[in-house]
Amino acid sequence: MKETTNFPMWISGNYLSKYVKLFIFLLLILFSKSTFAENIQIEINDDETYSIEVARIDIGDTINWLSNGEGHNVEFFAGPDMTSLPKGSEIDADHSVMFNKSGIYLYGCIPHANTGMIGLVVVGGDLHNLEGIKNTQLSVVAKSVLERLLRTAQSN
Ligand SMILES: [Cu+2]
Repeated sequence: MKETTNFPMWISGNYLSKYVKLFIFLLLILFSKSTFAENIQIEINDDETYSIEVARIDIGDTINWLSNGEGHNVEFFAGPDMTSLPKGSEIDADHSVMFNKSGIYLYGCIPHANTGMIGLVVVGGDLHNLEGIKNTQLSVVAKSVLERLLRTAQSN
């Protein structure tokens, strides 16, 4: 009978390094932001604001808007694909949208968009449709809020 080693196979160098590599690989998967889709919560507040004015997310992430007040909703005004904007919500309803196309999305509250209740979602760090967003028809007040949000979106 052939005597090889006193140690069990798994503890020998080659096997151990394989397990270490596998372990590191699994850790990378666990901590990689892009591997698992995230859920981001945005509260719709009674002071006519969305709790996150400029949400930066990855493709495949979902935003959950939570109705936290009365008389508000979420309606999409512009996005990277103007022929298929995400669905809007009913007044006072919670709302969820999964974003599968990169670019900037502009949304707002139908009753209060004119007074500046708007928000941006930037998917995949992609600002290619910036001009389209800028050209969205809005009230003067909303336009100035949008300019501020776009400055935030463009910073770092
Ligand atoms: Cu509102």
